[in-house]
Amino acid sequence: MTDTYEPPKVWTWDEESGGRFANINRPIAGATHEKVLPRGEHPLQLYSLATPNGVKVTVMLEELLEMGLDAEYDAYTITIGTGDQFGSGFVDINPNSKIPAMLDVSTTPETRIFESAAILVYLAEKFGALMPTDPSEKAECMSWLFWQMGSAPYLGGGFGHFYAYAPEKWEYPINRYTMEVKRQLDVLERNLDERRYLCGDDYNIADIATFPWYGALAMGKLYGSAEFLDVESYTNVRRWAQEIGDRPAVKRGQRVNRNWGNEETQVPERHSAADFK
Ligand SMILES: N[C@@H](CCC(=O)N[C@@H](CS)C(=O)NCC(=O)O)C(=O)O
Repeated sequence: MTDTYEPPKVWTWDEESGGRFANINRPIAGATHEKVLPRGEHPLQLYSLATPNGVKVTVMLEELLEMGLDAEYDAYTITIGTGDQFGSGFVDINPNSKIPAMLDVSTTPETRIFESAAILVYLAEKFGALMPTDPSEKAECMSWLFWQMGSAPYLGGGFGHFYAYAPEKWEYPINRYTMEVKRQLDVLERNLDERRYLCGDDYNIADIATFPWYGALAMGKLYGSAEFLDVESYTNVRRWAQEIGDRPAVKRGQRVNRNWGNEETQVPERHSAADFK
């Protein structure tokens, strides 16, 4: 890393700065092009991609369906690598241009929801499932849910970016974010020493939100970092991740809006259970 960089008085955007994701990163918000989003026949329209943040919502919807609740949905793929998140229809649902985003067309007016945790809470309240109603239990669930939302950017945007994606390996940011991510894993490890799930005996939206990030990390599936982080030492997190990963709804949810990897397991668009065949 250059140690001679002196920040200018006023930052300006260098479009040639390079690095992974440089093609989609901009210092301004808003749509770049007109694009009407497709719509299916179900009340819930999901526009997403099977990244850890996207998977939270598809797992939630599949869990609700698994419970026999009428959470049928149409899921459309937003390919963020080619800028679908900057289409006008998507920006109308999420002015922050990030997946996941959802529309409930069964309400008047229609309800738009962005931010994965907001979508999980909306669905939990709409269907009366996977979130405690007792105020103390709900507070514990919200605490872990918000913990996840506040922590994951250090994992993805911090550790993952500098360990796996940055154009060079720089010791300072890798050290800084590795320290924090190992601390976060230890927070989970200690909590799960006494508990089966994050909030106790019951699986809920806090587990659904945390599994795709820290579950995947502890199982050695993120950033090729298993050995570097010594993930095998987090035995409680791995036990919890294994149990959640074995759930049929979780297996299905991870396939929805996936348009890379093993073609046989991809379900880029989902409109009914038949799409998993
Ligand atoms: N806090 C947001 C984060 C969403 C997010 O970062 N989504 C990423 C994919 S995992 C994205 O859409 N990135 C596209 C971009 O940054 O342009 C949430 O939990 O919904």
